Order: sequence, then C-alpha cells, then structure tokens
Amino acid sequence: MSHKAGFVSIIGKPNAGKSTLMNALVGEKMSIITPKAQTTRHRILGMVNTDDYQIVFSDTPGVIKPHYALHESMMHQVDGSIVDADLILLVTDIYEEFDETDVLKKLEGSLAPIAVLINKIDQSDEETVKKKVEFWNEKLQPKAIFAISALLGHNVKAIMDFVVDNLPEHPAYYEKDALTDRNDRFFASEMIRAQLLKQYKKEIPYSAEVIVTAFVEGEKLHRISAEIIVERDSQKNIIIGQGGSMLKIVGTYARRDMEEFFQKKVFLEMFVKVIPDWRSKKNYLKKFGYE
Ligand SMILES: Nc1nc2c(ncn2[C@@H]2O[C@H](COP(=O)(O)OP(=O)(O)OP(=O)(O)O)[C@@H](O)[C@H]2O)c(=O)[nH]1
Ligand SMILES: [Mg+2]
Repeated sequence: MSHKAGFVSIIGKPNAGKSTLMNALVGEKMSIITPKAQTTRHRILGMVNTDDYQIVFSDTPGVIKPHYALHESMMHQVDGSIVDADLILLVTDIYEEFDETDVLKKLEGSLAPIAVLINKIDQSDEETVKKKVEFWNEKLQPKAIFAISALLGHNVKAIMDFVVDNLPEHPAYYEKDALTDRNDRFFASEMIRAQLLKQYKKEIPYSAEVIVTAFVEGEKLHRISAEIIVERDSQKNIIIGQGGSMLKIVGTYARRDMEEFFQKKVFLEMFVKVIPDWRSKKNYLKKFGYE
C-alpha cells in the first residue's frame, strides 16, 4: 500500500500569522501566538497523521535581519526548514508591502514548490485581496495562492487538501502517534514567554528567555520551576514589579495555560536571573537550545 510523507515549511515575515496557521492545520495549541513580532524563536514541528500520510509542518521564526547571535540562530532555523522542505507555505498578509525582500532571498536556493498564503483577509476587502493575488502571481509564479484567515480558519481546509495532494510518496519520518518534536518542558517555557510578550512593553520581552529548570510530573499535580533570564538588573525589577505584582500576573496566566495544555493542576514557581547580553553570547544561547 502506498504512503505519503513530507516536510512542509511555514515561513514568512514576523507577525504574518505563521503560528496561528500552524495551530489551525495541526489542530493543537502547538506554537505560542501573540500580537508582537518575533514571538516564535524556534523551529517547531507539528505532525498530522493518518493511515495514508504523515505531514510534518514546521513553524519558523519570522524572517528578520539579524542584530544578535540569537537572531542568527533563529534565521538558521528558517534556513534549515527550507532545506528540508518538500513544500513551502509562504505566509504573507494583506498588510505586507513587500518593499523588503529578505524572505524571497531565503527562497532563492530552494526547488520546493511554493504556495503563497495571503492571510488576515478578515481585515480586508475583495479588491485589496485581488490586488495581492495579482502581485504574488507576478512576483513568484507560485504553484498556488490562497487567500485565508488563519484566525477564523477560512480556507485552512483548502490548504490541507493542497498539501496532501502535493505530498511525496515516502514512509513516515516519525512515529505515527507523534504530534511534535518538542517536549513538555519546552511548551511550559513557551507559555511563560507568551505572557512576557503580552504583559510587558518595548524591549523587555525581547531581552527575556525562559528556561524550565524542573518539571516533576505527579499523579495530581505537575511541579514546574522556571528561570526568567534578562540582560539587566533594571529589566529584572520591571519583570518582578512592585512587591512582585507583575510576576504574579505572569505566573497566574501562564499556570492557567499550562493547566489547560497538560490537563493537570500545575504548581509553578519562577525566579528571575540576570545574564548580561545573553542574546549575544554563543555559549548561553547553546545552553538555551539555540544551535
Ligand atoms: N485578524 C487576523 N489576525 C490574525 C490572523 N492570523 C493571525 N492573526 C494575528 O496576528 C498576530 C500574529 O500571529 P502569529 O501567528 O503569532 O504570527 P507569526 O507569523 O507566527 O509571528 P512570529 O512568530 O512573530 O514570526 C496575532 O495577534 C494573531 O492573532 C488572521 O487570519 N486574521
Ligand atoms: Mg510565530
């Protein structure tokens, strides 16, 4: 009996809705989503399995010009995702002007067929969407173009059908019951990071990293300890807030998200630590899981 399997790379500029799409395609809250750019920092695999096929989607960080070693690692992960891809979903949105061509440059070496997804059409009108479709047809001559709303699930089914149709014949790459390549510690740290992005302004979330230092699974309760790492003492004070008020808010929301995700009560403790300029230090980045 024939079986299909392949890697599908989800790439695009920051904030285009790549992670929203990934979650809609996989049907799980796999990647964190926030209104801020550069939410995703890692390549995250999400699998869809049936008897006949295995799709390995890879959500990636938004393409940016690197300013720190951290960004370089993020861009390496985008490159890796493109190299592996049997198919590329290029996510753009109705707002993108495309005066900068970083994303297209990344695609230059790739032979994988591309589908362009014009996202956030729920915030647009027919005329604008039509213009975008024309623009992308001319610019890239992609194999397909879909106008979608990842948020509302509009046309997500059509993308799935397109992906399945274009999947190569291949045995499964991962166990057929696998959903992701990431572990519970990773998801716990991401849920805290999502709250940092949501609760703090300006440079704070971008200067912060979250490391889960202990994850003890219990019958009734998971005990999770995490470190929030920032670059300066001043940032540490802001993260903690007056009398610990801000950190308490972060902890409360992150714990709720974890309890829903793990379907288990969670006890969460967090510590804030300063590592000057960790974003530029290769040894720390490696320790934090950035290759
Ligand atoms: N209105 C609308 N908003 C959307 C849609 N898709 C995503 N968004 C919003 O756009 C913002 C960014 O979404 P993400 O999925 O985090 O975007 P991303 O491309 O993964 O961003 P990075 O990880 O930073 O590269 C969030 O506030 C989403 O709710 C959509 O179809 N319609
Ligand atoms: Mg993302």
